[in-house]
Amino acid sequence: MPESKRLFIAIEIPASVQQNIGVLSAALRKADDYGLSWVKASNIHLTLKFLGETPVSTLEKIEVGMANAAANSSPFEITLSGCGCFPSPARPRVLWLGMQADARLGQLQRGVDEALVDAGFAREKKPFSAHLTLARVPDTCPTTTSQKIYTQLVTLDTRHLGSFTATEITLFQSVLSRFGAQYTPLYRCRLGK
Ligand code: 3AM
Repeated sequence: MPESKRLFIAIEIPASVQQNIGVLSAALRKADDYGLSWVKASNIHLTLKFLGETPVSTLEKIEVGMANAAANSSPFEITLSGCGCFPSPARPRVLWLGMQADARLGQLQRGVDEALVDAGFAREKKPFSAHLTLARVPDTCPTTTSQKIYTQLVTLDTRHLGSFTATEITLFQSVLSRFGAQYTPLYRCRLGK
């Protein structure tokens, strides 16, 4: 079998902003008497495209696609604000923080998606919904419990979490284990020509 890696492309979040998110996340965790799967602050990132298990022979094409998409963009500001859950407040499965950014964020995500078609990746079918995952709800968790934690999340003030300039996109390898996910940057590409 050819060697493969589990990959995704993301915008990294500065450590200072991750720390702010960590403080909010820790406050929310106190309301979690079930044990949701909380994302470690240092693992929080903005996913642009999940590639999944990918043969290492495809890495070069992915890097070319990323370079093309990044060259067609330019650095832009992202301000964290708001929160939400997928798929709906009636059945929260993923709790997340939102953000504000100009049209370049959506353009960059579409550019990455399009640039990877040549590398053999299908275009995303669902519209992009920019978010930072805070926690995932295990299948076994009662809906009333996840609703309760989501209700706590919406009461928190998310306006102080911070802003940063997105200057690059990163190809990450994700290794899953019972100790949690470990993300390793494999390739970074600066936005702009
Ligand atoms: O940062 P978020 O949570 O948006 O949810 C996973 C995470 O994105 C997502 O890829 C990112 C890094 O793990 N992910 C994991 N498995 C996935 C799948 N099968 C997936 N996205 C789509 N399909």
